[in-house]
Amino acid sequence: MVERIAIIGAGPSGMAQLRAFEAAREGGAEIPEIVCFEKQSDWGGQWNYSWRTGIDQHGEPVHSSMYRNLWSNGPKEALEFADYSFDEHFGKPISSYPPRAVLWDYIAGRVEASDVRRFVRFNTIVRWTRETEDGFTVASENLTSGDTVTEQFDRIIVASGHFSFPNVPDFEGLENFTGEVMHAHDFRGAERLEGKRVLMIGASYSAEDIGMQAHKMGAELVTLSYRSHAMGFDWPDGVEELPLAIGFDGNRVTFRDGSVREVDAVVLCTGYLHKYPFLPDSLALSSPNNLYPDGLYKGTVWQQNPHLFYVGAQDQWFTFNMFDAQAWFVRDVILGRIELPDAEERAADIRHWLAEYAALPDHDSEVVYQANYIRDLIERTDYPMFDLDEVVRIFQAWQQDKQVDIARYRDKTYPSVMTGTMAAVHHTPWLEEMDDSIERYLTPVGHPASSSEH
Ligand code: FAD
Ligand code: NA7
Repeated sequence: MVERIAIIGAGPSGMAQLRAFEAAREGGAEIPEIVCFEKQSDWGGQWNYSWRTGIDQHGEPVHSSMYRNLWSNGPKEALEFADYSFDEHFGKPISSYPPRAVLWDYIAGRVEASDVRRFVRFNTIVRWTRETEDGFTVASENLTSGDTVTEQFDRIIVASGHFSFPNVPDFEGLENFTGEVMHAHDFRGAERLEGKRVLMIGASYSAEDIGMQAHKMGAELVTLSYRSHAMGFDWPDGVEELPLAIGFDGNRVTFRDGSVREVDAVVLCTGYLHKYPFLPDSLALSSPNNLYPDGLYKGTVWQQNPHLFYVGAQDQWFTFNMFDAQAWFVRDVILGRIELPDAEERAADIRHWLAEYAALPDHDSEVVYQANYIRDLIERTDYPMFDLDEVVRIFQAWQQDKQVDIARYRDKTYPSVMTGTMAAVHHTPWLEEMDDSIERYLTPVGHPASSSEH
């Protein structure tokens, strides 16, 4: 009997899983029956931008946290697929930090080429899952027709992402704040912050990038507020970093060091929750956002029931190529090419990775740790090995570039680890580029499409 596999989510992780199975099929393997559930009308997950916030047209929580103006926050050379290069997709060198639409085009390009769309049930949400003696029962709803289906699967791969359900802490007096308050999940564009005094709470990617977007779009003052550690970049004039905001009153904010600011808007850049409302607690991952969520052998196999897998559940230095490494590994476990050790051996392996993670001293070592994790996976499959040490060097150079100039690091270029091609210098520096469209990005300067006014 052919096994039935459910993939939940067709974001970059689910797409990697589809690609992994397709690659095996192209290589002559018999693959299981696959159903990929995707609640949105298209694939791409976070990269599938929506103007909507809060609740979508079907009454479901809006998935994507991406904003219109997002440009890659790390060099594309660090996330390139080993089996589908940027050169192959675009046919010419592009810059190292492309805007959202360009990366969406790239990830979609690989799977469009292999016709795996046929496996995806779009506009279909997984509602609940139950463990049975020989697998799982999965209930899903077609959000367009309202039809619900309950069916049986042998294995489940959870690829539903973990940057969708915002972590929304309370702050004293916020109920009295007279300006606008939102979480980064609902932020869609910084244009409306022009001339405003804006407070970002948080000290990670979202605070840094939304803060710099606000600065780029002409915010009068951007104040970043950290709980544990300042990001400590050499912020441009008009951007400052203070300890945690501890009290709000009207439009006045008091900070832990006694500073006071009047602000017009607050963006809570306080991260996201792992949340899997379609899984019972016996199957749902519960973890802070970290590089090795506990309970997953090789970061993918659910220790308590190894017929359940997660792809993309870790915090991410590496992204697309890490999802590939995981997807190829999961595929090979399912195809029987990789034999899982017994529960005790798996637990020991999890403990080993957790102990190494706990001992990491800094960001640089986190990158090396994730590179080693990816290497460990790729060595067990036929996914093309790539120069992970070189990617680590690129990440280190990226960190250094950010230290030098947080407003201009996106103008730097790196060579591809996959093809050796040097990235092109984008025709317009990021700080001056007000058009984030793929058309503008790919059109040489001087051509009509690149001279639109904003
Ligand atoms: P997601 O992209 O979140 O996709 C999950 C999919 O699952 C979605 O399509 C969703 O609709 C679907 N789904 C969820 N629940 C269900 C359900 N019950 N039933 C059916 N379908 C369901 N990474 C980078 O490499 N570079 C960046 O510059 C970058 N910027 C980012 C900016 C923001 C604001 C955020 C939030 C993330 C960013 N990331 C970036 C990281 C991002 O998480 C990954 O690039 C990638 O999108 C993760 O892929 P995923 O498939 O694991 O999850
Ligand atoms: P992260 O990277 O998980 O960071 C969350 C930040 O929020 C981090 O600085 C936390 O501070 C801070 N935080 C969390 N809770 C609080 C409270 N209660 N008070 C103050 N600060 C708090 O999330 P991001 O959104 O930045 O990034 C997630 C993804 O989106 C990433 O992949 C990006 O590419 C885009 P801490 O350091 O723990 O004190």
